Amino acid sequence: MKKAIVIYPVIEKLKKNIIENKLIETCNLAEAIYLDVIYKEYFLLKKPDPKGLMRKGKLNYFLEVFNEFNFKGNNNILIFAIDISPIQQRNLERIYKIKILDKTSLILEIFGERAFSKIGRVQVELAHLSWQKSRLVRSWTHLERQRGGFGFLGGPGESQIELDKRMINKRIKQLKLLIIKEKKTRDIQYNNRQKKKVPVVSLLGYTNAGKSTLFNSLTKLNVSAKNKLFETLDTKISYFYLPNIKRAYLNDTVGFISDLPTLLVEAFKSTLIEVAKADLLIHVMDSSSEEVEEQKKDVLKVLNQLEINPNSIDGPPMLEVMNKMDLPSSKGKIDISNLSNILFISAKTGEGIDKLKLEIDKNLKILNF
Ligand SMILES: Nc1nc2c(ncn2[C@@H]2O[C@H](COP(=O)(O)OP(=O)(O)OP(=O)(O)O)[C@@H](O)[C@H]2O)c(=O)[nH]1
Ligand SMILES: [Mg+2]
Repeated sequence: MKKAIVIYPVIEKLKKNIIENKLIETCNLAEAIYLDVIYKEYFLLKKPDPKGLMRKGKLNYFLEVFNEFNFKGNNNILIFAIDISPIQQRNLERIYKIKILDKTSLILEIFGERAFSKIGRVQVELAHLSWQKSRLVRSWTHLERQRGGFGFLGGPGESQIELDKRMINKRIKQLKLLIIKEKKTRDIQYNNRQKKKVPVVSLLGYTNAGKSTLFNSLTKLNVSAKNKLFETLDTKISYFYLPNIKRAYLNDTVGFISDLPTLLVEAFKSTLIEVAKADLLIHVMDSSSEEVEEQKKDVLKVLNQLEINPNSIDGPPMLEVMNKMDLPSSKGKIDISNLSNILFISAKTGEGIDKLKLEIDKNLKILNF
């Protein structure tokens, strides 16, 4: 098992518990690709250095920490809980002689590992290339000097970058075409479902909230549900049965996370929009999480980025569901008085599922199904 150390240089002004939770979340992301996190630390960084991120004192401090853990070489990965520039990354890799992942590249790694469907892989590759392209542009002068040797304008460095950019652009174009093609197929399937007058319900929510567990509970299928961030990447759709409406479709899809890199939102846009085009959305929340309110806001923020406004005139209706009510850490934390429209369930024990089905039924009925 590869080892990881997670460092979180805190640049924005944040409350201590939010900082601590962001650090833990990054550790969970690392564990999602089977890294063993042996040490984690956060510190306040007022002015990030454009070249080395941290100043000399901090650089040396971490060098000592790494030595203490004998943390170097190929079996170890240093992870930053924020995004860093290509120049900072290169310099830090040089100083510490270790491979570095920042937040976006960590999430890209996870997505690369989890995408199995054709469209999933296409979307991940698109995200990856868009990311690489942005790194090429931003590190222009640096790369130019490195590859061109002497930094002459128009030298081999520049043409190498041009070549890389051209190749990346060409592939990005191909991938976008593939996505459009796939979208057409899915649109046809969607229209067929519409014609049959079978309503579509989509699950969405923060990663690890229990969407897939609820999907399994409602459809009696068995998709993978694990205590891991981003376990689901490919959308699954299946029938489930309701008391009055009888048949409906249910969608399970990729979860959201705070600071989801924009390029990932972009690459997964067609999937996410398709899911959100459902007749009814169900926002699944983890009531046992300390961060449930923050996570809720993050989910709404991503929906907003996708220009989806649930429960508005031009947006789909959305039910809010507090999951994991069976856990002891759950109920006490929630001020039930504010949450009169929220349903409380446990996808694991089945508590509240019948009531949820009735509520789905009722909402679809209002929509004339
Ligand atoms: N105790 C308890 N655990 C639950 C409940 N629902 C889900 N879980 C657990 O929470 C973890 C995450 O569940 P998933 O269903 O994979 O969550 P998800 O929202 O699909 O997560 P991603 O696919 O990663 O976005 C798993 O370990 C589930 O067993 C619940 O009602 N109670
Ligand atoms: Mg899932």
